[in-house]
Amino acid sequence: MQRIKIYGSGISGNCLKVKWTADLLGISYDWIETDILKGETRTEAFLALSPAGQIPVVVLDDGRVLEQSCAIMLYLAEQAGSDLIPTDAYEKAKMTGWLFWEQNFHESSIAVRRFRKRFAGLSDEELDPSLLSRGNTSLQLMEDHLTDHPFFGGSKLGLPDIALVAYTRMAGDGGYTLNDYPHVVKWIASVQAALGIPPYSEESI
Ligand SMILES: N[C@@H](CCC(=O)N[C@@H](CS)C(=O)NCC(=O)O)C(=O)O
Repeated sequence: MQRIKIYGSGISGNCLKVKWTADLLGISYDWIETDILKGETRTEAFLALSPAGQIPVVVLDDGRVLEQSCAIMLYLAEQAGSDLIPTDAYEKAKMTGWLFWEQNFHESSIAVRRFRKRFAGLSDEELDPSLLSRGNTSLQLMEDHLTDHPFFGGSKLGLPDIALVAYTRMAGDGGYTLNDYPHVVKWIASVQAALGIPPYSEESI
């Protein structure tokens, strides 16, 4: 695959997922840091590139544009001919099921609460209480899975692990207590080691 452009932000788990996948696959890219807090996804130029006004956005070497973090991860892995995409249809459906769950349930609670608490500065009283309960339900479901599975992608690191670790490791920012989920904590360390990334800390962004 030729060099691609990734419009992303270092504070965004959705963007980091794409970066880590590209790094793992050895895909070369230019990273264009895009500040959502300064409205850089809402400029006329950005909206002309991607009308949804959100990052990550990938521009392929021929100018075609891709949006949605998990779709981009799937595309990169498929183009690279990586074994991150299972050949067996059932295994592939299980993998995509985790990616859909991440977006539909996990990201929509944990990432949203983190953003509103840490970046929008809302107090706990101002936050929708369902965000905390749905985030904890997500973490408990992950804890239960990890009790007898090393990863979400099967016996080794897969795309669901990359997708899920992005906001799980940042959950403390959103007021979730990761230490209540010991298998999750251990899994985060394994995924970070496999990706060659340092542990998350508030100071790192
Ligand atoms: N489902 C999308 C979500 C993208 C998204 O929510 N992006 C956020 C950053 S994490 C954004 O661009 N927010 C700025 C805005 O909506 O104005 C994905 O996975 O790519």
